[in-house]
Amino acid sequence: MNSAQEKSIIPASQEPLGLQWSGEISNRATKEELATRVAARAKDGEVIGAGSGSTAFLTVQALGRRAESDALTISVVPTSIEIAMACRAVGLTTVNGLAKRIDWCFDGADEVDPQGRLLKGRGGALYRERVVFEASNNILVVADDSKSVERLGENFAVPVEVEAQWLEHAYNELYQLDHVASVKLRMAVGKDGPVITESGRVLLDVSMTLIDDDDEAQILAIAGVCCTGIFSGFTFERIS
Ligand code: A5P
Repeated sequence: MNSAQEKSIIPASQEPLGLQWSGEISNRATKEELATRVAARAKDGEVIGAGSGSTAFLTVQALGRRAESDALTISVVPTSIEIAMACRAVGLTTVNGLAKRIDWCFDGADEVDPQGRLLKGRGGALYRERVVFEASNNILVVADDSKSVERLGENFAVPVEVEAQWLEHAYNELYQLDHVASVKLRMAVGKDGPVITESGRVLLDVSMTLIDDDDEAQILAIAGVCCTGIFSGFTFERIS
């Protein structure tokens, strides 16, 4: 018995840590259905990468139920603190991905364009999401039809993760690029100042009139920029 149980200080009505989401989940019923389909693919002994965002959060819960009902031993590589917490809450073992390649990963997306390019990073986890994509043998993008766009950047700004000491430089340089309409520092809610990512960096949300093949490279060439939410060149299966 741990000390919390001995003292009975946690109310029984309290939702367990890791199973709280920060707001309403849009299209929840559809995302639940997609999550169940993804979880059905898990096999015993696999190492699975878990993206971030509400779709990934629901998929982790479905995976936890699947692992329990079918007695699967699965290791999960999480891409954010909240997804690691969700894994622990449902009894999934978390590991880092350094030892070997990841069998497959799942993740949501903010936008998917007709060329198969993704826009990601609304939740701020773009860096680890990209690392997990690169380290995975197969990628499942769980994106309901509401995520399809004709023009990447139509509904969301492009998140750009930047070393804080290079912030002003990156901000100025981004404004020099042809397709950049505006650049905003992403501010925290529940903390003064900017959002700080899991890697200790800050985010600039860059609204763009157009995203062509050169834009990603041009943004990445700016000193202090670590990664962008434009995910192009990945081969993936879309679950929708
Ligand atoms: C997290 O940083 C994002 O890349 C998410 O994967 C993306 O925002 C999708 O989120 P939802 O699943 O909540 O729509």
